[in-house]
Amino acid sequence: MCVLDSVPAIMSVVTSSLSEDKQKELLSLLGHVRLHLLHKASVHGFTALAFHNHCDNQGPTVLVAYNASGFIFGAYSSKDYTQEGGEVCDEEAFLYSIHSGGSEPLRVAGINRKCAFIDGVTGPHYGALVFLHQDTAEIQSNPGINFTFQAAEMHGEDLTLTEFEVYRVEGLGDLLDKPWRNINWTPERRQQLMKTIQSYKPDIKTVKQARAVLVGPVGAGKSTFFNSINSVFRGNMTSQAIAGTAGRSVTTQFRTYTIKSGKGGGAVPLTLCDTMGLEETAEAGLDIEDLVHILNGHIKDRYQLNPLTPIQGDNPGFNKQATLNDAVHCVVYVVDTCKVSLLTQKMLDKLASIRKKTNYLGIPQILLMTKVDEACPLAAEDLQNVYRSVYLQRKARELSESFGIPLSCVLLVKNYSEELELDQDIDILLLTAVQQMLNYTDSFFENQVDEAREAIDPQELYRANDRIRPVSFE
Ligand SMILES: Nc1nc2c(ncn2[C@@H]2O[C@H](COP(=O)(O)OP(=O)(O)OP(=O)(O)O)[C@@H](O)[C@H]2O)c(=O)[nH]1
Ligand SMILES: [Mg+2]
Repeated sequence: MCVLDSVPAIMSVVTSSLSEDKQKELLSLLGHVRLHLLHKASVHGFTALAFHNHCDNQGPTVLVAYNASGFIFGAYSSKDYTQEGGEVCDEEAFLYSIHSGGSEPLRVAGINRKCAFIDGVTGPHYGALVFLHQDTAEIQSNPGINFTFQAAEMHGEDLTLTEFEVYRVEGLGDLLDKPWRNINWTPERRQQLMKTIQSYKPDIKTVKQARAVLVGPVGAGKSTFFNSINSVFRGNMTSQAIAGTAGRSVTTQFRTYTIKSGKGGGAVPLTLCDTMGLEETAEAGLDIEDLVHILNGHIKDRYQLNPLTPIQGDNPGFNKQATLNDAVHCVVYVVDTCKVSLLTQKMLDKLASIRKKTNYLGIPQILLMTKVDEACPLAAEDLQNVYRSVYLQRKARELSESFGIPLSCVLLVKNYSEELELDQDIDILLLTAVQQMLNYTDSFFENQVDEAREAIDPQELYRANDRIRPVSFE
């Protein structure tokens, strides 16, 4: 279970120093929440200024200080830091300590009617504990001022910090009484979805199957989504597409995958195209020009994508004879639900520019939110909670807004990531996503000009369409 997000820094991702065990202990004090790392002093600086730059106006936060004596301690407050200078009352605030000795975490509530902290320009000032004292990796400890504790129990009287982190604390909320989307979780529904998908026929005679492309940030679960769909139809776990985690995109080739139903069985009428992950910078990850060529069917299977040089017309990987069979009929954006609030403006801008080009080409789009199991413990416990989780609904709305895509086009899934056996609930969510892709593909076909719809020769058909498609393929 990942209830903790890392933060993108300038050059690399800044990660938490909390071990899994210590995370659990901290969460036992905070309840049903997710933590988002805002500030890490070893990277951003042990100064009040750096702290306020990252942590002001962030809502509930928890400070996590580490010392060389093995103490992890700090303060939780439900109120903002703003540097306004006043005393802040917060009945929910507390100081805490987790010692590596393995004893129960220490939780210290404030003394009645005393303020929780002073909201000044210094480091966080909880009276009894002042962090980043005088812009150094030190704390000042004055037990009894507004919190009472034994110094030895709180920090072992070791006032020098080896690390200091601040996390935004996001409540995960509970379950809605009624799901915001109705899913029928029965074996019959699973069978029905499989049958509908297997018997799908494109609305245009010359087009043999639907073609969808998976687009999204590095590590979002694009390749794993294909593997998962393939597994559902195969009836056992498959891992044809290489998936995993690395700083950069694991997928570097453009791949077009067919899905087989059963071992050696017939192909499901859907080609899923897997692409390199998107990165923020212009010179890294999938290039938008290459993506447009993919959308128009010009890039051949196994073409080695190069973020620095988009494909040229004379490249052997360039398909000059593209037909509507090679073009993409539905774009599927894939986003990791755990990372929704970490999507940077640069990434959102990149996605917006892709969306603009895709809209221009008249290609329908859906958005898959993956890793719902990692994002929400309630969904991990029981996947049928997926459309009842207040947290996941909030994330879906947040993404729909920042992406500018209607909520009706947002689907939640859990890919097969660690399982060895198929699971009916996972299958139903995955198949629902595929069914939606096929519905949207139909909309794409319906939008083709009549001449194109009736053309017999696919090349002729594509030419007819090209009149409404602004990108040339000569
Ligand atoms: N728990 C969980 N893990 C997932 C899920 N989907 C993907 N993963 C894991 O996330 C990691 C990245 O998945 P990939 O499928 O390689 O991601 P990708 O989008 O293809 O990444 P690039 O090719 O690098 O752009 C893998 O370790 C997967 O096992 C999911 O729904 N739940
Ligand atoms: Mg991949």
